Amino acid sequence: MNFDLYVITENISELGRGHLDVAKAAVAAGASAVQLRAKGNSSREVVSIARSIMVLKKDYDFLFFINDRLDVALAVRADGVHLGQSDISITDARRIAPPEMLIGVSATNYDEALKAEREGADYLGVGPIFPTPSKSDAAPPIGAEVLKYICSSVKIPVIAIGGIRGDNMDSIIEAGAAGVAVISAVTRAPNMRAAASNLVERIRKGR
Ligand code: TZP
Ligand code: MG
Repeated sequence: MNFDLYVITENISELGRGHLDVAKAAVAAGASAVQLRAKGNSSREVVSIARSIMVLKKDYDFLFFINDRLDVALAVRADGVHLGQSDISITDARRIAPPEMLIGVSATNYDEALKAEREGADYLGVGPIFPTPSKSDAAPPIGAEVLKYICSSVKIPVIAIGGIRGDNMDSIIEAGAAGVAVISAVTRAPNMRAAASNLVERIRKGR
């Protein structure tokens, strides 16, 4: 699994930007992964948006993950599902999912990270590293030092998340993160594709 920029979608109606627009900009910029994170939609809507993002695979090489919803990931044959601490457990997800389905897990601290690795997660989303404008119930930010400690303690890829932008990215790469996950740094940028390109370039240079 090769991660650099991992873009998580959101729908921003006031900017006229939907999940598919974010995904398109991300993959056109060379992001290695996209996660559909559609919290307020019906199941059918989420499946339909997910299918529209899957079509981008004809033209772009990226890993596609569905947030929370293993059922949607299975229905559209996404590459994986991303599970939070109160979603279905990794063990139960493995009972249902085909062996090749990737399972990513959110960890907000060291203990959660180690536990998720032990239970068989394929990668970790660790954070928030910095204060985030995009998740109202986020855990307290852990900072780059704790991130570094977690990166050195697990073998699976660690994707850092939370308040990451071009100007605070270096400490994340230095900490040993395999990738960087962002929402607002792309979705709220004046030009989403340019913003994503910039982040991809910075990550690659920082390595
Ligand atoms: N999980 C931890 S922080 C976060 C999620 C989904 C939000 C990240 O968004 P942003 O805008 O990149 O801080
Ligand atoms: Mg979740």
